[in-house]
Amino acid sequence: MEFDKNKYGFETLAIHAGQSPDAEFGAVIPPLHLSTTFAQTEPGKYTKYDYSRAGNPTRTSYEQCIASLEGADFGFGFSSGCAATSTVIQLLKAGDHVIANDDMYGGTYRLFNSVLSKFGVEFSYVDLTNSENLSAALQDNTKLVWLETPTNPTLKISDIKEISKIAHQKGAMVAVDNTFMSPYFQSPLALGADMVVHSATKYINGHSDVVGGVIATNNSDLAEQIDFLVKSVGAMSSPFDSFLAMRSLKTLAVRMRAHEENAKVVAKFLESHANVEKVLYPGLDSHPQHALAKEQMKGFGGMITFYIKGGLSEASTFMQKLKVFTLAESLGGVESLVEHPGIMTHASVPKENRDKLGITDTLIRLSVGIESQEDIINDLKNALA
Ligand code: P1T
Repeated sequence: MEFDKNKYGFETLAIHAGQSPDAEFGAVIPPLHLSTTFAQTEPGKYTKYDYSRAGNPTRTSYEQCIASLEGADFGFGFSSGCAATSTVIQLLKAGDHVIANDDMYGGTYRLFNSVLSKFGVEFSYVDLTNSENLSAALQDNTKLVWLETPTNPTLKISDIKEISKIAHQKGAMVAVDNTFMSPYFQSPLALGADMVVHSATKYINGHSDVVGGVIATNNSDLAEQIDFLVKSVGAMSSPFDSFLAMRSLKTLAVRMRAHEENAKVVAKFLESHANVEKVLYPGLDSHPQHALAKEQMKGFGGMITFYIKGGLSEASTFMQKLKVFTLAESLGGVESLVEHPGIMTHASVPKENRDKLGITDTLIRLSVGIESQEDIINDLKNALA
């Protein structure tokens, strides 16, 4: 039984899309197909799959499910968020130009600046919270706008609808990295983007035990090219990772609601604390793009960044004193994490850029988990004291 994405709600699709009971035994949970290869009845004649790099039944189930959650006709599972990002750039050729956020995940910056630029694709980094900056940066050879919103780590928000309109007028595509919001809180394709990308390592998988990535699109030409890249490059999601991520999607909605419920309370608590300089959370009235956040997102998510009073030593002491929060890179898992972007996730961004973006010694990033709210607040209270 197919579940039409236009006829069912998010929670229903997360549990059923791409996951009909299997035909042979009626297994309610689709089996995990680890097989790398599939029998052919005569050379070149097979049912649906020939080799698992090109396609695998478990991966297909996962891809159909994630596509439906993004309101997309086509979905692709990758071995990491960086593999998905890399594939988007592989749609381009030498001499093409990409405009990306100035603030974004440090690993994406490193991938663009130190790896993919070697193959002749040019990258410009601009502040896309102001769409006039996009108009000014567009060139005749601009083929793609890479938009991370909210950004990692300073949670800047860009207007997806406006950016898409401007980019499309110039014939450039728009890819949105939707990692921080997950498909539950933000639907970039509905706002005009051509592709949506995720690090599935974060909220999509949500349990910090899979590294994965996703691309979803409604454009059949792009889907055909991405499918070709998956088959040719081999950066696809493994069957087991696909199985785990699909299992996790079933609870994405409840997890996202719980993350946000806790994050809202944490943001308010931090904002009122004497040892906190400034809090960045899209759900706070004080956030510079709070109005846009309310308009384009269905919620504000579980990521909070803040500046602690003092210097690196105070920031470091705070992070080491936490107990419910684990000091570690990554985000979006059920457990709370804390990290220092300047030293950890954004160390590959040049210091000069970090300073300009406000990624300073006192900037701390929280991924608020879904533990008991009281324990989370008490943990922060103790560490800030
Ligand atoms: O780690 P990987 O699955 O390859 O995803 C890369 C990536 C892409 N986009 C965003 C917005 C991300 O945050 C990430 C990964 N980020 C971290 C590991 C981090 O701690 O910020």
